[in-house]
Amino acid sequence: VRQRVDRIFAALETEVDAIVLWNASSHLTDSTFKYVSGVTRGGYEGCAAVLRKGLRPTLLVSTLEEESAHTASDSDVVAFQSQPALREILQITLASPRRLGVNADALVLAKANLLRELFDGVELVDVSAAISAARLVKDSDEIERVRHACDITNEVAADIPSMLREGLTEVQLAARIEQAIQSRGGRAAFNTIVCFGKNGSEPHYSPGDVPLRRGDMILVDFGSQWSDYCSDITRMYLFGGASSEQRAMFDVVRQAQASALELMRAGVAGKRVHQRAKEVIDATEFAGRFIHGTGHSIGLDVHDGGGLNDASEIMLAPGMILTVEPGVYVPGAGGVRIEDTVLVTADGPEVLTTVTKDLVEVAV
Ligand SMILES: [Mn+2]
Repeated sequence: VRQRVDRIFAALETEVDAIVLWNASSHLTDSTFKYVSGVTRGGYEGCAAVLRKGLRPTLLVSTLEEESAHTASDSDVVAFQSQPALREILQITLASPRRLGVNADALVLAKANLLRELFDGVELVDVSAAISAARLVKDSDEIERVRHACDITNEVAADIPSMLREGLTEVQLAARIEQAIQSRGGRAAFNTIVCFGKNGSEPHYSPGDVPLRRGDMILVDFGSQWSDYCSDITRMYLFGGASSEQRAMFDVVRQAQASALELMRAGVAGKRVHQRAKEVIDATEFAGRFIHGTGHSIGLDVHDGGGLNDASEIMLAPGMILTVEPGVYVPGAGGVRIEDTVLVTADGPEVLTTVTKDLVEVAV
C-alpha cells in the first residue's frame, strides 16, 4: 500500500509540497482516501489525508471512525473531534505550504475554499491525472479484492434464472439480486439495472413496476462491491424461447464482445478496443445502435477513471481492470448488452466474470 503514494508522486507533472485529500459528506468522499491508506472499514465523511513524497500518509479522521482507521497499513492516524479541530491539525501538519496538490475530480469547492483560507497565498494544483494514472494499474491486493467481488457476481448471475416468475416486476428482481449479493457478504456496487422487453433500449434504465411477461428478453446489469472493490457484469436472459429477431440482436453483440475481448492485451490502445466492437456492430443491420463507450476502468469506484472509447488515451498494461460491454439499443423494441470485468495480464485478457454469457432461455 505504501507504494501507492509513491506511484502518485511519480506520476506528478508539477512539484507540490503535499497532496491533501479532503472528503465532504457521505456521497462526496474521495475513494483515493481508501486507496492510499488501505483501510478496510469506515466511510470517512469529512476526513482528510495528507500525502507527502517518501513519507507515510497522515490520516486525519473523526473520532467516530478512529478504530476503523487503525486498519490502515503504514499510515499515521490523527483523530479530531470537530471540523475546527481538523483545520487546526491541518495547519500544524502542513505548516505554510506554497503549493498543495488536490484531486479536482473529487474535492468539493467548499473544501478548496477552506484550504485557501487556511493557507494564505497557497496555490492549489490539480493532481487528479496523477491519481488516476496510479489507480489505473492495480496491485495484487486490489486484484484479489476485485476477483472476490466478481466471484460474488458470478454466483448471483447463475442464480438469476431460478428467480424468474411470470408477473415478477423489474424492481422486485433488482431487490432479489441485491439481497443475493448481500447474503454473500457483498453489497450492490451501484443501483441494479433490470430491463424487461423493450425497456432494454435505454442503457441506464431505472427498473420500474413492470411485470415479467412470456417472451420478454431480460437485461440485468449489476455489480457487487466487496471490501470496497467493485465488479460489473451484464447478462441476458429470455423468459421463454427467443424469437429470431431477439436471437439476431443477441448474436451481434456476442460477436462484438468476443472481438473486443481478443484485443484486451498489453500494448493495445483503449481506443482500438472500442473501434473493434463498433466495427462489428456497424457492419450489421444494427449499425449506429451502439451508443456508448465499450468499457471503463473499475476498482474502488465503478467508474475508476479512464475507459475504452473514442477519446481514450489509455494504453493497456498488465494490472489494469476494465469492463468490456458493447450493446445495441433499438427504441421501442429493446436492447442487448454483454459485459465482463476483465483483468489485463502479461499473457492476455483474464475474464473475471466467468459465469456463462449465453442467452439463457428459461422454460415457462
Ligand atoms: Mn459497466
